[in-house]
Amino acid sequence: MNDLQYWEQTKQSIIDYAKEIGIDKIGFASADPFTTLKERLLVHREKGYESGFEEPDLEKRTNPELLLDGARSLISIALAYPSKLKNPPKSEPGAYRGILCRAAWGTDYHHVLRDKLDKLTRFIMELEPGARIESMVDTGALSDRAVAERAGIGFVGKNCAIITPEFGSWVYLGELVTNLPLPSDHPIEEGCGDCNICVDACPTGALIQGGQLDAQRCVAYLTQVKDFIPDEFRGKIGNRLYGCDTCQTVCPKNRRIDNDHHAEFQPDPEIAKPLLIPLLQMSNKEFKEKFGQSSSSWRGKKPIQRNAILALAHFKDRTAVPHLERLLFEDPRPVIRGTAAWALGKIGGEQAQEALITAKAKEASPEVVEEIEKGMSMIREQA
Ligand code: B12
Repeated sequence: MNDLQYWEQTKQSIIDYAKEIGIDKIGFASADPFTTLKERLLVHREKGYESGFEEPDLEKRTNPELLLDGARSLISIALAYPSKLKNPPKSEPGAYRGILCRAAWGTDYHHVLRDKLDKLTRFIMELEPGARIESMVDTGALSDRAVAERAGIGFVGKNCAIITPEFGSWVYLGELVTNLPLPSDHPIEEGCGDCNICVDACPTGALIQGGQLDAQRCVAYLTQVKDFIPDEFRGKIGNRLYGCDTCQTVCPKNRRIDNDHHAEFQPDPEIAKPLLIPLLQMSNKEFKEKFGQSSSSWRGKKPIQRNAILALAHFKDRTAVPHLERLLFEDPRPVIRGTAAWALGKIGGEQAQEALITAKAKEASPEVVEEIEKGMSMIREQA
């Protein structure tokens, strides 16, 4: 057996094992630097399109050698997740609900993918005791999408997502960097063609031409910031509590796809689509119990509560007024008091107006006062 045959055989054993442990797709690529991506990332930075959640070192993001000495190959994996909620609970007057994006349904994908990558690593180490391997999912330096694209997992759509022929874009990605010279797969020769549906459907116009995103405008990003959401976007959040799926739900490549074969990713409908009002008074302990297993919990409970307030404003839910009033008077967090003031203004009515007047007289935080004034002016406009 020559070298190439040997590594082909090793690769096949890895593929077989990956299937055995429930990895939906696996692809192999060279660990050469991502030179085109580096140029794109620079432009991205210059234009202010970054979210701030990415690894800041562009060299590390685009050169696997800096993450593992002697890196030769990348092994990309994809796990498919569901896109449909079975028996979704109804959102109705007096019992309105928010929604978590699908990537936050079920068990936090970081744990599930890390576990699969650990198993894969142990398997490879048994085959090749001299191997060196680094594993990453989401929080690693590399662009998981760029690796997946190079390894033939899927193509990059105009919505930026890796779109696979089998599972649509509803896949989580992760990878291994190794010093083993495994034979590469080829990128998928497919694209979005003339289709522009996601770009047109984006609620905030965050998708700029094909494949590029201004993360500062992306609703998925905005739902995760800890501070006030800028005014121009507040009405666009709708009832989204964490993340946004619009550019994926409208994608024709995702039509009729529901990947419900991983039990870990099956959502609890009461978590995926929770009632809004109970979220407002949730203690830290309750938050941990309810959302601790979901990838939506990494920013803590404040952004989710703030978004729940915006969702109540979106529904103009009058039954929420006493709850918002209580937050405005009693909550120690300025973002929550201020957003509650804004929401009261949006919902309107006499009780909301009185609450704003009373709060203004005693509010010490200038930014909350500003929100109270915005609320009062919305009520004046409604009169
Ligand atoms: C920061 C980040 C975010 C930010 C910024 C997203 C973004 N598009 O840049 C925010 C918070 C907005 C976000 C949102 C989401 N994210 Co996110 N995110 C990341 C993270 C940590 C880094 C991404 C990054 O570096 N972005 C900068 C851009 C430039 O890099 P990139 O997207 O990787 O680049 C690819 C394409 O955009 C394209 N590209 C870039 N520039 C250009 C220019 C041209 C001209 C062209 C043609 C292409 C192109 O090329 C790259 C691939 O070769 C990755 C994990 C990781 N380590 O990679 C997850 C990741 C990308 N996110 C993921 C998910 C699931 C989401 C959401 C769907 C979650 C949700 N439902 O809310 C949304 C989708 C938003 C969107 N349309 O991209 C998955 C994507 C899986 C997939 N099938 O593609 C990842 C890979 C996490 C994971 N391990 O599974 N995310």
